[in-house]
Amino acid sequence: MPNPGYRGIDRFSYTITGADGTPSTASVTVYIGYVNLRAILVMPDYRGDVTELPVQVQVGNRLSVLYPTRQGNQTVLTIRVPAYGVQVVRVKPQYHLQQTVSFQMNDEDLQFRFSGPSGGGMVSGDASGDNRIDDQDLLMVLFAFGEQGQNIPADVDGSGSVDDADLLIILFNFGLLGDP
Ligand SMILES: [Ca+2]
Repeated sequence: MPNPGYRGIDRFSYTITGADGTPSTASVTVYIGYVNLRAILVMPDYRGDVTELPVQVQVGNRLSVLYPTRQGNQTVLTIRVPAYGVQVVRVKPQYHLQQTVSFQMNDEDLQFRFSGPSGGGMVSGDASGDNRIDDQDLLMVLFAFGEQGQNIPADVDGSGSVDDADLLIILFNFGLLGDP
């Protein structure tokens, strides 16, 4: 086992002997240590308070919900990522399609702008949260049309009311799918 405080890549192999006396050997590689990924979320369609916008973050198999902070005019999430190896990071702010990025980690903090497939911003309009923009989202807006308040699923732009603006976002992005 590595010593406490060790950072880096460790490989070891071990041999076990089965009940019938047959030995098998396995090799294990472990990556030790974490760094910070400073994820800048570009969400031009969102008008609500980003510090209350839940963001699903998946790093490898580990799923968590984080809330962004405002830093200057940027919306930022700080995500802990294992310091070595190729790490797949999935980011899905509520109302937005997921963006998935692979990083080759090299024991250094890094920064990345999540700005959607075209670079113009993460795609909005996913009222239902199923990572696609389709009839279901449209119907949610139509049924809730005119409602006012906080945290209404159909209020995809976070303005505090369900109105034309939400409808237009969904129609504009209709048919799009998020990254798997
Ligand atoms: Ca709205």
